[in-house]
Amino acid sequence: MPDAVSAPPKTQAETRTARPPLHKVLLHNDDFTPRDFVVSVLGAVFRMPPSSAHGVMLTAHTKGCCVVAVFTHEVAETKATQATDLGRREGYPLMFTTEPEE
Ligand code: NFA
Repeated sequence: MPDAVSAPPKTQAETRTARPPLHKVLLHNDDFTPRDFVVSVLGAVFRMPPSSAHGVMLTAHTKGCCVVAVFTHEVAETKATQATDLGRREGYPLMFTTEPEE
């Protein structure tokens, strides 16, 4: 029986530390969405307090793009879509995207 040789028992570390891959949600700057609206979206979708939301908004405004938070893949996709849709509903080009974390 080759099983004992080809499939050694997993270590405790292997069986206990598997974690779902995480994805970043990114906020992208644009020239049209009002700053206060961005802050309100960050509060509504990401439960971010106003002072933190203002800081994240300013970082994206200054640098062009900013990590908002990190989630499991499905949660990141859902939040990015919800936040982008809130802007679109008001006619703003506000954009949130996701990318896998290294
Ligand atoms: N740049 C936008 C403005 O000056 C504000 C903004 C910040 C938009 C971050 C999108 C993301 N009104």
